[in-house]
Amino acid sequence: MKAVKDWAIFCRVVDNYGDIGVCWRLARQLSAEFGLNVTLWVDDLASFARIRPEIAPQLDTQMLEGVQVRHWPAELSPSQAGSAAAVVIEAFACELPAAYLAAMRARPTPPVWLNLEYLSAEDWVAGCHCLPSPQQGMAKYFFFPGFTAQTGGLPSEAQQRSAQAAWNDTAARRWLAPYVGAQALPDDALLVSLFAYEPAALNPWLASLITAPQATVLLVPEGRVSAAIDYQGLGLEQHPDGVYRQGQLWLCPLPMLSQDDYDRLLWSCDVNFVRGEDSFVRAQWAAKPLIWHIYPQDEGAHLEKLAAFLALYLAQLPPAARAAVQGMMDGWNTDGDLATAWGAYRAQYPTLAEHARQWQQSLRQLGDLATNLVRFVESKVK
Ligand code: TRH
Repeated sequence: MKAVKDWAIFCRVVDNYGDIGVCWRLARQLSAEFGLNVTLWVDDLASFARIRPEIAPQLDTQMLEGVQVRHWPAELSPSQAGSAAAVVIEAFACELPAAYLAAMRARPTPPVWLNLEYLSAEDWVAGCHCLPSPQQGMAKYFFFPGFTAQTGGLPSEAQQRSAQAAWNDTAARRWLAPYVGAQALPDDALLVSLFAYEPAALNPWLASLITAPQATVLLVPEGRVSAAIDYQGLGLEQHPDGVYRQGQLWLCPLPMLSQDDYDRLLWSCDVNFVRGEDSFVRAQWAAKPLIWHIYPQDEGAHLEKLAAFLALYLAQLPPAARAAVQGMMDGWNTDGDLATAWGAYRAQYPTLAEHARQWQQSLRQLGDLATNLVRFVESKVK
């Protein structure tokens, strides 16, 4: 990398954990794999601490894995802003603070300024990726993650790739043991992780798992979806080992995990229910079948995004498997009948598992987002 060693990333936590989840992974990868001096500015350190318990929410400045983490206060003063970095990433159009913009303008050469966009599989993304927009007398470039070679690709760190490659059934069983209770798991059990908002179809689907022909072991980290489960209505009672067992359903509560442990959960399960952006990407790298609860947007805009993703994701599947995935994704996102859809999905499981492996391999061909980003920045530095 030429003379652009100092990078700054600004992250505003809109809600939940995806904004900081994506920014943190990018910051630590830029530091670990490219030797960059990265400062990550975060407005909500308490949310950060939920996925990285080492973070002390009360500190203005701290180091984590080689990244300088700074609290981004509501009013950033010029002295807090200091001098601007050579590369400035504004995550998800979070709008940089005025004092930092002034510091950027005061540099002898303007920084390379990028807006890291949200992930979408829609066609228009390719046409907008890397486009500049003149702002504040500087150029701001729009950098889009995505699923095709005309986009920035998806985030993937060497550290996670090698940890995942070393993961196997024995490691998974050992890792899951504290959560699945004292009884041996049924032989036909499908291990399913559950991370979602509050899908309307949730409780009827759980009811159908209780009476299903095969067992489901559902691993549920604490959060919005665990709070939406109607334990009483479903007749779910907790056993002394912590597991709720009823009919064919084993429901295993997990604490909220660190982000690295959450990755391990995804690698260990047969199917992952994920949401938002970061867990959705990680489930694809986990190379396991996934059900995506897309972040709901006004006027159903998210359903177009879901359709765009499914058009790509399902393109290579035979019709019955395609219909099974479509049925689950539609039902999960729009309150459909999941009892029937889940039966069809389970029947297609071997095909879906193979497809998830192939999909992961095809994504690998795109390179990873951080590498593509660094190359783009290099091309902009005279
Ligand atoms: O939390 P999300 O819904 O995040 C977001 C935000 O809502 C954001 O504003 C929105 O724009 C975006 O979605 C689309 O879902 P996501 O993106 O999957 O982020 C969750 C993060 O939390 C991810 O990094 C994994 C992590 N996580 C843990 O660290 N531990 C856990 O136990 C779980 C379940 C998740």
